[in-house]
Amino acid sequence: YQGVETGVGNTKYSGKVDLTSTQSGSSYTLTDASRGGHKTYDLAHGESGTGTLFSQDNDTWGDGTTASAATAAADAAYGAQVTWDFYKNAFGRNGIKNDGVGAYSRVHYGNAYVNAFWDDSCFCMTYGDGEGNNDPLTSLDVAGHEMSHGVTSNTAGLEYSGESGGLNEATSDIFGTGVEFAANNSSDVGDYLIGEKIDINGNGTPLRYMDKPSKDGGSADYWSADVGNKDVHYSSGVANHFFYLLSEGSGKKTINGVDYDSPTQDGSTVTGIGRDKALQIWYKALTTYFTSTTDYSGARKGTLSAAGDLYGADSAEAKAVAAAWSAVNVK
Ligand code: ASN
Ligand code: ZN
Ligand code: CA
Repeated sequence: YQGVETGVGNTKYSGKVDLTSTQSGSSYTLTDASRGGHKTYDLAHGESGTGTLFSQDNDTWGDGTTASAATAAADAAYGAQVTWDFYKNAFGRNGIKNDGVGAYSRVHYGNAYVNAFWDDSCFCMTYGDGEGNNDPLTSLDVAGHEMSHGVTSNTAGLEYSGESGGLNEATSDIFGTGVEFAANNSSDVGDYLIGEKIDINGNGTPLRYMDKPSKDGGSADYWSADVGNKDVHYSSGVANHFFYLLSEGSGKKTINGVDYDSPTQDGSTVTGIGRDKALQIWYKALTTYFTSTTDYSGARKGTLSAAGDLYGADSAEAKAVAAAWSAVNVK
């Protein structure tokens, strides 16, 4: 017997979830034939190759703790599933290259490695186990972030330095956040924070904040002439802030129990158009107007064109795009 199965994932970050697996005789593997054949591999602390495909004689993956090697695999496989479904449902995109072909994920990279990354050359995502091998970087927003690097590479191709690098990073934060809100899972209710579950700072604070990026101590809230000299994970702040303002508007707001307070540089009030429309505008701009060298000024133009295409050049949505960029000093 060989077939597509629905197994159980006992994840660390997303609770108990359905995981698509493949049964072959009496053995199951973490192979998702319903999403381009995405596979999840165990590097078992190695740093090269693909390690071993997760395989076992039952269809329950992980125990919700890092004691089981399959727990991080369950999170990573779930992240790949939900991200695939997000791109399909929100944009009609069929995988990273829109060709129906899945990527693969590798977990347990290195020893106490505190990062996760996308690599174009392997067409794969890789996750470290975090501090003390106890906080794998496999939360849903991080998985969505990494897989979205593959989408950016295969669309606009934003160069990973200067202002285009900040836009590349922000694109991953924006769609990673879209994935988290789309999950429809009581453990992932959705927020405008990045990495709030992986305890990367050791004190429970998130890695990044979209309502006011400078809360992380390094990210830019507003465009300035030298923003392109910052690390791409800091220059991304301008676009993350734009996306928050466009979605939710300026000022104080509580969403799913999280308090936000988003400022504007000029004291203007921005009224949000909702996250779903903001995501559509960003995706259309990324896939139609952005190029490898798009900078912040080009991003303003590209998103205005995208909003014009989707909602009309004189629409409230296009006006909100202009207002949100102006509020972050992209004029
Ligand atoms: N986790 C980081 C990222 O996706 C890795 C990196 O700096 N490239 O941006
Ligand atoms: Zn990134
Ligand atoms: Ca988040």
